Amino acid sequence: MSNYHIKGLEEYYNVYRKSVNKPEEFWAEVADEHFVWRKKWDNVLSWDFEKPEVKWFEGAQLNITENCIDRHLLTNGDKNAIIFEPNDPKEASEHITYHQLSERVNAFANVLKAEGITKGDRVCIYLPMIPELAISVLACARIGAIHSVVFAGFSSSALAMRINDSNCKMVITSDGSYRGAKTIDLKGIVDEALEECSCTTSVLVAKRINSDINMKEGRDKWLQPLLDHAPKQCKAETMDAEDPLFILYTSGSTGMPKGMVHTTAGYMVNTAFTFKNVFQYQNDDVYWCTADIGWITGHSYIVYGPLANGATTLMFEGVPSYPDFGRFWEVIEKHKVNQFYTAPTAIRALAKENLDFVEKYDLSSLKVLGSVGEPINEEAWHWYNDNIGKKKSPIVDTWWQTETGGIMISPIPFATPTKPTYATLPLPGIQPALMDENGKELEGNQVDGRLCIKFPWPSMARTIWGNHQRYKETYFSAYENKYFTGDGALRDEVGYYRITGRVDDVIIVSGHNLGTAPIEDAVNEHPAVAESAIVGFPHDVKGNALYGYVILKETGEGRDHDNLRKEINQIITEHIGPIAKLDKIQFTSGLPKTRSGKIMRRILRKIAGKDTSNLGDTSTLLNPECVEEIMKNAL
Ligand code: 7RM
Repeated sequence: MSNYHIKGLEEYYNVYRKSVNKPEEFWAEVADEHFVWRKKWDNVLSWDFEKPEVKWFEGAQLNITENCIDRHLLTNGDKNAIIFEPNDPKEASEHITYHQLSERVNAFANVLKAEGITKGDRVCIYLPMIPELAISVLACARIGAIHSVVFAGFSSSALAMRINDSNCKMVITSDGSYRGAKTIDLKGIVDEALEECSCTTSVLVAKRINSDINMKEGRDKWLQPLLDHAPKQCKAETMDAEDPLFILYTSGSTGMPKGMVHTTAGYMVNTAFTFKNVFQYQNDDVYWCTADIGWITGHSYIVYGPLANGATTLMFEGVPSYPDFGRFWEVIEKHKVNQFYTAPTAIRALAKENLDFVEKYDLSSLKVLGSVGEPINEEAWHWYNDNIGKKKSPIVDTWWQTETGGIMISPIPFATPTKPTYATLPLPGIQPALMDENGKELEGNQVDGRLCIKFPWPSMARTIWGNHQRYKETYFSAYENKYFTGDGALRDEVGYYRITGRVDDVIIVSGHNLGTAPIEDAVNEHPAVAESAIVGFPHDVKGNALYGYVILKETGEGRDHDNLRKEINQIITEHIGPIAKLDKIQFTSGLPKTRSGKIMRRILRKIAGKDTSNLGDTSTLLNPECVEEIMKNAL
């Protein structure tokens, strides 16, 4: 693992240049480094963004679990692969070595086979963040079954939709889950979903909360007794480089979620490479990503990327607020976490709380801090940098998507100087382009572009399950011969990128394009503001005007609202200009969020536009109750 382990800025630029000038040679060198191949590739890359069709490492054969598990057994068998930290701090954590992981994955793979699952079958995994989740993912990959993990916070109808779309033969779930002080009846949700799914003939049930659940005769089986009797060795299926590894659903702007299809070799090579460089993982480090494996961040940076590097990856079952707001920091102290990867929404929530929750704990093990999921506002960046990183752990603001499979734009810690709110530079092999609305590529320093990628990278999704046409229309039709990300971005004078938010969040006010993120940044600078969301609403003169939803901190709650409105607009005027002033400011106790922590601006936009007849599907929201409050108090 010595090649392409980037340690300095100059080295980054050299490697980057090589990756652009000779992309195939570059990726072949990365793929040649330390992976186990059954057979090497005949051709590194073939691509056509018209069709679109992309193939990496064609002709190669491998199994990703041999790279994530078997490869480490000789040298690192007794090293911890997974540390499991349960929801309740009073319950003991669990340490799973590579050797133990191997036995558990192999036994699970044998159970899948005995249940009739074969290569190419789809298996839906609907589990909480317990070791069985990572193990079942790997067991599917072991036998070539395509896993489709559905986040275990989704409703039964959302689950049914996903099971049916990819015709999953099996569902793996648990009797229930813990979430803070609550328990959730997961098996009940599965039962309800399966009333609508005729494709699913078997359900495996892991025991987690020991609840008394209904087992359907002939369909449902307890997992543990099957595992207890299964052999602990299972030959890994030989997979072609482009065989599908998994499907993961991501919500589109309308209707049916998109089942993004990721394939085997390119995904493995890219997630392993980016994990190594972005987190600068060293041999005895403990790495913790707080995402759920139900999201792409968990697939790539809890399971596959870390394990492909022989790392120790921590899985946390709980929430940041239970039993109190110190839980994250307690876990970091307890397991001496070295790399910590979380989302801006979590940072903002914790920054609202008393600093005592942080200062009680020893965070000196930390070396690298990560952020992912949405633009990180300046205030949150500084809070994270000052209080968690103590100004000595670089923050990697990593931009990427479910569709990209791996991190695309990010600082490399200790090499790339960071800049608050900037994801900074493209990783090697990634060729971004900023485009204007007319399809022209913008060069150099730009304040307003649409982010595209103009050359394939190994971990890009290859299609949408069952709907290649939608894949083409969504990603390859807006700009000729380019992958369109749906995000807006700017580029500063040294080439750093800042993601300004979804382009659908761009609001044109009196002919000026305004990204919501920088305005929200400015609003959040106000000392009484905890969080904000800006949307546009129709305006006779300006075309659109701005509507701000603002959550106040405790310290702001008693204050005069009209005064606060003036002060907030004063800050916006200072940061962006009077053009970005908010016409309306509504104070609220919550903002509607998706389960992965993204603000659902679609709903806020409708309320601001007084168009609440059809708010669309709010069932997948984290906090649907706040929608009522916002509607009641709308201005
Ligand atoms: C990894 C993930 C993708 C969308 C993406 C962006 C936004 C993600 C950042 C970010 C600004 C970041 N996959 N996004 N990371 N925006 N800075 N560092 O989140 O498919 O769930 O979402 O998330 O809009 O297009 S995702």
